[in-house]
Amino acid sequence: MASGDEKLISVIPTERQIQFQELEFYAFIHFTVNTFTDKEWGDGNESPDIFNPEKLDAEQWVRNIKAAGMRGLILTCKHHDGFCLWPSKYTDHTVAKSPYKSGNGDVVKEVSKACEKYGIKFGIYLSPWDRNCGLYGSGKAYDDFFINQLTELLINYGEIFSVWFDGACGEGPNGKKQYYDWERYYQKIRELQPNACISVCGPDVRWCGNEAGQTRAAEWSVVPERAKDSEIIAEKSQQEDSEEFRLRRVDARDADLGSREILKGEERLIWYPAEVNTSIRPGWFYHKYEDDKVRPLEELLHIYMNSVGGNATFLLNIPPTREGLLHENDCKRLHEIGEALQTAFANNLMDKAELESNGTGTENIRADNYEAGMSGKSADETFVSVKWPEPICIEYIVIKEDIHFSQRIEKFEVEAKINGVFETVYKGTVVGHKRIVPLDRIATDMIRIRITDSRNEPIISFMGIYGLEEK
Ligand code: FUL
Repeated sequence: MASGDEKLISVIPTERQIQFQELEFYAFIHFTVNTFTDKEWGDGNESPDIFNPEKLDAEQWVRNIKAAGMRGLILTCKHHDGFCLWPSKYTDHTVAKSPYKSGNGDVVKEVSKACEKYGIKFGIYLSPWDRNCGLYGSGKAYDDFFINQLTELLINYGEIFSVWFDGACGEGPNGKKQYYDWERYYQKIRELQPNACISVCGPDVRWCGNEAGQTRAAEWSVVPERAKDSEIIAEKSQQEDSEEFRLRRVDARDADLGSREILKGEERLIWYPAEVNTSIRPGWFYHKYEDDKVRPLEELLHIYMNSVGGNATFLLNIPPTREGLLHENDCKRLHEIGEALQTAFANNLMDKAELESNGTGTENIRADNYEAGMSGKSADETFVSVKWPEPICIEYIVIKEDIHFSQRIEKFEVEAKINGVFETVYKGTVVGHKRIVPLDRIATDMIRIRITDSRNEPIISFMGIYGLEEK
């Protein structure tokens, strides 16, 4: 092993990042005055009078996202228009001035309570860009205001798993631009919610680079430290609100953020795992004219398999209607996703298989936990073979590395015995937290996973093989 590889595997996640990655799939909820004006970005001049989701039922949201298999929810507590879904003491531009529950409502409370009831983690989106606040662009005075609002959210709504900061940064009502004091915001979050991950414009979770649900074939978690600043420095992530932006493809320059070649010569490396974020509809906010544009099940499953199954997490937005409910078309899709995932991963054929490897602790990979894993023989010649007494039909293989020891696997292959001969049926790169290998119902009675290139001997925490017993 080259000394450079030692450096790469010394980069490991924090406990909060590990817990975050375990959530895998969680919901984004975009809801504000835009829901009532049919806009994607409000300008901050909307009257709170228009906000009245008469049938709001946060439990209906949470029940439906849970049915999809999601484990968390991030709510836009304040979007760029500055309207607060909670009765903030620091501005009048809030639910308290709206007709909703005659000014006695607190949507953040209702949603956080519903999450708690159903065992779903709760996260907050608080837009640093506030188009309503007169202090915006004034420097420290605005930062003080922002910290005060952040503090309200961090202390009054239970445990927060994610604080999601986006990079949109335009002019305020006075025409001035604000240069955010990010470090101060981060410190406050660490102080009040030490387990929360700070995402996108933050040090813990990286934006995947597009809002369309496109994924990279090899999504690395160990990347150059400067990747952390790309959203902040540019504050460019979004200068406009357009369909074109939302569908922007991954920039070719960003296609590889963490291969050995890319990391060579980089002084400072960090653990910075990717999150794929996209909406179930074309827009982030609800528009009635998009009721028939809920994305097809196949497309959403494809994103799931390539994000959750490609060493990233998947944040899927579902926007509530003006009534304050998730629309039935979206709910139908959420249930379909849940059912499809349950079916895909219901039958773990490892239970009936014999395992063999040239590493140690092979049997440990049957259990999906971090208690003990299997160590491979060496960086470039580890194998696991799996054999069944009767032929089976494989749809998916799931492989997880124990990321407490960084990500190590760079190349692997799956071979299946078909008509008595081993054939290579899949070639992959990154595994990391989780790789889902789709196999299109291969019929076989023996497979071999060969790890042909790693940053040191691979440490596999789990392997699952899903499909059907051949009849
Ligand atoms: C962007 C925002 O400008 C969009 O409105 C949306 O909230 C998206 C998730 O982040 O930067």
